[in-house]
Amino acid sequence: MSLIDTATSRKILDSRGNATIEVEILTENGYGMVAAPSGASTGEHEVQAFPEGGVDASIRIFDDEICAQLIGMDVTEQRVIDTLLHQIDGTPNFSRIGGNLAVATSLAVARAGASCLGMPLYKYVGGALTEKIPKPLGNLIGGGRHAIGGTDIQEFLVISTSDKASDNVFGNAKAHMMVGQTLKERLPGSAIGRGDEGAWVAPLSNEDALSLLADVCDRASSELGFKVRPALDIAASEFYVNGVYKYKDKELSPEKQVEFVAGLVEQYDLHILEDPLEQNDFQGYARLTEMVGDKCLVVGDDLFVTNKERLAKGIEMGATNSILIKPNQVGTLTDTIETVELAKKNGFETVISHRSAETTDDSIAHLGVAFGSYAIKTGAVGGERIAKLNELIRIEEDLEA
Ligand code: 2PG
Ligand code: MG
Repeated sequence: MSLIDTATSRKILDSRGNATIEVEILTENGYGMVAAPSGASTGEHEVQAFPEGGVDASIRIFDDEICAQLIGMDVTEQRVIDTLLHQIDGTPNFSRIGGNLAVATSLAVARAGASCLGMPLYKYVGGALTEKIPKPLGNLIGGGRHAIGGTDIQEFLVISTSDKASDNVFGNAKAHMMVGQTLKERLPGSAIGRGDEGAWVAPLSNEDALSLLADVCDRASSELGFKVRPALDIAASEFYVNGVYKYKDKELSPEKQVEFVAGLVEQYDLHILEDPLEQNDFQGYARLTEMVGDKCLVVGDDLFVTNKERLAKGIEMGATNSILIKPNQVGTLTDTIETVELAKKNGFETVISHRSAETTDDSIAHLGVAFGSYAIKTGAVGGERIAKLNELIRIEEDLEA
């Protein structure tokens, strides 16, 4: 037992230049600090990141209503504290206090709890037998909401599949470099930039980006000696308008979108396929998973928003075979763990994920290990992304010691 002495919240910068919230928890012998990330292509069923009035309103609520209640509580009583956050909020979607305030508080409490017991967060949450390190899934070419002028498809990613985490981290970074080099050669004189998550942004069609990605995966795999495989986050809800998928060069009906995406999995041997359809089409998902679920992980992000009721519906309908896990989509560690447990019990893989706007917080690296996630989606390069990737390397070292 270790009692909370001090609880502080503050407004800090995120990687997009917006304000976000950081919470710090101090106990008699422990300490935890966590900052919340923010999405741009947020799912319609996520909790609300901030109340009206933004970060400042969340901080006022923290000072006036949360801080005094936390002080004196046992920091290792995670479920009690997470329940209290829900009670203080009093809404179904954290719209009064803000999901980002909830997640920063909940995870800072977990970090302080781990620190009291002298253990890393991954072991505190995952237990003594934790051993698996998720494979990093890095965004190399991007568009959608994360980049002006990029592809319709939001993320063209790679996943390095060595058994060693450090090899995988460097594998993805190498593939990122190869994409940059190839773009310079193929598009001389064009402006080539990087989007919110550090992925390359260039004037490419979806098909051109995919074939470039596949080519880089082949070259990187043979140079590295392990497979680097392609993946997509289509973020299809972002361009689903009036019942059709509106690409720059075509419009597809929901049925045609299923066929189109199944064709991409086949043609490019995609290993992971995230959000291929709009966020409420559970039936379309079930059809697609029936077609390609034995070849790749079909991952629901906006579809499930880490919410256990939505996941339960997806399981019942056979909508996907995997789920993306973003703690700030549900607001507390307890809620996140309940969803992860439901996924695992039903044979679903989990992929822990960053948001497009991040800080240098590395909690998701620990949570991905604690949950035994198959992959961790957290970019390939960039300060706020390497904060997590380098932490994976440290965790691997700790596990091998
Ligand atoms: C996603 C994420 C992270 P955002 O769609 O998976 O890549 O984007 O944080 O903007 O929702
Ligand atoms: Mg997504």
